Amino acid sequence: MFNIDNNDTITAIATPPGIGAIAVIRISGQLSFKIIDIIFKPKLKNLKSRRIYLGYIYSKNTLIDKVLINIFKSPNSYTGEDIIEISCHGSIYIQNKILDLIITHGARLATRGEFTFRAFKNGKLDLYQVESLLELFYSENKLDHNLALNNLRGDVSLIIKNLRTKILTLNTMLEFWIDFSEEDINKNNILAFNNLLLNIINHIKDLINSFKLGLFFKKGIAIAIIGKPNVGKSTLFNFLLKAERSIVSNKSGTTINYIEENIYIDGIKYRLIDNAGIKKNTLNKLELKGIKKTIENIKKSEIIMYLTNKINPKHQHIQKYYKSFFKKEIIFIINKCDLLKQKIKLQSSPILISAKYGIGINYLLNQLKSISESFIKNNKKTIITNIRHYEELKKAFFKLKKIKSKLKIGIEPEILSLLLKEANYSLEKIIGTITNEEILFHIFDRFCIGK
Ligand SMILES: Nc1nc2c(ncn2[C@@H]2O[C@H](COP(=O)(O)OP(=O)(O)O)[C@@H](O)[C@H]2O)c(=O)[nH]1
Ligand SMILES: [Mg+2]
Repeated sequence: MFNIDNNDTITAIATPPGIGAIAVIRISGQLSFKIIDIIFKPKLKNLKSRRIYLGYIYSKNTLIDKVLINIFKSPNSYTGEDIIEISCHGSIYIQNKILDLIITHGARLATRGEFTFRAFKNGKLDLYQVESLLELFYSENKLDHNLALNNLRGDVSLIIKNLRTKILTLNTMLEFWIDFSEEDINKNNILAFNNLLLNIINHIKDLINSFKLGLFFKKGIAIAIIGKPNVGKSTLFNFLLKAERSIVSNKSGTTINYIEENIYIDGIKYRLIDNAGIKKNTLNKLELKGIKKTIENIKKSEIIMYLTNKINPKHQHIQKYYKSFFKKEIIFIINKCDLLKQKIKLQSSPILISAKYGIGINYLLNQLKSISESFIKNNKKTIITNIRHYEELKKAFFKLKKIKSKLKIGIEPEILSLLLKEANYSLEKIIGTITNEEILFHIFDRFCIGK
């Protein structure tokens, strides 16, 4: 881990290791311009920030490469310091040679996340944004990418900062009360205190509740494929996975245990779960176990694909039942349409498909897409995705609830003030106004070198 108080000039290769079309080498710190003045030709006068210059890197008189350099003057740079980014040709020799040169002239090799740490230290990003940046790097699908971008923009940081301002107002009220006896405190003041407290509690509660949603965006939207035995659940599962993962058989009850796989459709991640068939009157222990698991899977899924083979006039009933009982989105599918005697027209409700021959699948995928997009649209509100933030919010929540219950018994401003400070402390830990080295180390160590 880097020394938190270091102010020296750091450098690193910012592009992935190995040969590439181009590589980018970064320098940040007070010596950046001095170093470039030595190794870059032609000599640059009146360097302008956010400009690109074409030229050559030399080691003494030996030409190393033709490069582009990008200038960012402090404080308008990623780290808040003077930054130079050199785009060179991506040979490993060139990259290392330029890096060596920069180090020879006074810079030090940066450690993981050290550039971002400086951005944090110089107030360019708060800790919440730093962690969102990490989530952006690690995002694998449209939903969690969207979330990370929103958070990086500072949406949650702003909410937390607002909550802190409100907590400070409460604190000012308490300090005022400390100077008075309980009888002297006006009822209206208590009411105002209580209202503001409630407002904060509700806000934090919303954030806490959003965590579950955040998790499913990250882990993927779960889809349970259910239906009676032999309707073609595993065939559909395999078709969607484009792999023979689940055993297909015309013997009913083949899938006793469930199988779960991740798939990406239109950039959205799903967890597809193939379940045991739901039989009405079975006494077979293994089958009963499978059914129990299926019900658990229905509960933990966001979308249900209900498969049947009959054109069933009751399908709207079934749909309603699942929607109201399990409160899930349901896609009703009639499979094996290739076997239907009557002439069929592919349609979107109920969806007619043949999982075996890949007929009608587009209708299915379209419906899936429109449900998933409605999830994204409905969840424009702020969503917490990081467990550390979730834990701190919970701590703050319980402290504030405690204040609320204590307030009912009687006013002890000193105790309330202490609880308020603790709640505030948790919020500050989220955005990094208060941190300890261990947390910082843990967070910045997840970055690559050069970021
Ligand atoms: N003709 C036809 N047969 C299918 C179709 N889908 C599945 N099957 C067959 O139905 C049988 C049961 O399929 P399976 O996927 O194991 O059903 P599950 O018990 O619901 O998982 C197998 O013999 C499949 O080949 C389909 O679209 N058309
Ligand atoms: Mg099966």
